[in-house]
Amino acid sequence: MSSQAKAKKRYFKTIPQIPRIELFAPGHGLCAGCTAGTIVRHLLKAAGPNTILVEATGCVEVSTTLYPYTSWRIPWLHLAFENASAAASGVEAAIKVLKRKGVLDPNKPINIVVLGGDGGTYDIGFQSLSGMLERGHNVMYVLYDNEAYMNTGIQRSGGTPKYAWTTTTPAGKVWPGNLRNKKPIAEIVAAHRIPYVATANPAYPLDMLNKFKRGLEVEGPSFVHVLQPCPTGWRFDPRYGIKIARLATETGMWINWELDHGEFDVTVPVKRRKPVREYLKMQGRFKHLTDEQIREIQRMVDEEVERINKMVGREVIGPVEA
Ligand SMILES: Cc1ncc(C[n+]2csc(CCOP(=O)(O)OP(=O)(O)O)c2C)c(N)n1
Ligand code: SF4
Ligand SMILES: [Mg+2]
Repeated sequence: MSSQAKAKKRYFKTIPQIPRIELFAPGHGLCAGCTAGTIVRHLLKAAGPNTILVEATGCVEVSTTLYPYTSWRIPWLHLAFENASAAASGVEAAIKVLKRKGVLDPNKPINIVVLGGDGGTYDIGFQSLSGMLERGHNVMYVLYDNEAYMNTGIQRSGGTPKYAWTTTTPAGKVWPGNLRNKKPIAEIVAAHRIPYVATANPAYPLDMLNKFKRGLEVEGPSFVHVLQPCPTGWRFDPRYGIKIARLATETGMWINWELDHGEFDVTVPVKRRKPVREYLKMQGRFKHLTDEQIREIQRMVDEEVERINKMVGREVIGPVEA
């Protein structure tokens, strides 16, 4: 294990240790039960007030910045999809210069975070994200993944899972929903050999907070990919957001891992998996699935679990419970 990975700390071990500071103000316009609010609130708890957030457009942006109001109690920049990471690179470079010239205290740590949805990250903003990673900017990118372009009416993105209904991948006699598999974005990011990449889930807030904190602590770019159940686009009752998020991990559909300076680990082991059917059946976007399609998804998850267990070198995700 590298010395940097060894130095890794678990900052938050218990719920009372979660910072009480609230930098994401109430009164935003996210849909009832939207788990994006949970993610952003915890992100700002981990980051604290000395943070500049650069936002690609999407649900979080339009719901939190209805002029003349704002939900952000920190400096916040609106950007287009294409240039959020480019702008964050510029912010980081400017802060470096201001510190060098003595305008800013060189010892004052300032976090720079990009927040983008799946459409803004897998698809439209990918080129500027890749450039930011390759240039090595000290910026944390947080992807909140609701698996479609939700803000503009539930269109498919590169993050939409196979067979999911969206308005551009309808399910009926001709189409079975989305035809393609979800793009492995976190692994594509990891291929840039940046110091820290992780996947997280709001149903495991301590794990998620620790990953935000670690991503901010490392020197250089970091990327945290967070699953974000969306009641409106996934078609479920708003009260079930966190239950569905937890089921994603309990079924193996979503694995919480981290790659810290080349050291790979699964941070939320699952002893016995629940069948994927339990996750799928709670969501209207999968209600058209046939038994054969559910079996196909189960096989895909089984293969992925086997691959992850091999990477870790032990069984961190167990078999499906009988
Ligand atoms: C280049 C460009 N194309 C389209 C739009 C319109 N648009 C605004 S938000 C949005 C959806 C964003 O989807 P995603 O990034 O997944 O975020 P979500 O809305 O799901 O939170 C789109 C297509 C835009 N602002 N810029
Ligand atoms: S459409 Fe989905 S992601 Fe967007 S605000 Fe509503 S619940 Fe949240
Ligand atoms: Mg989205």
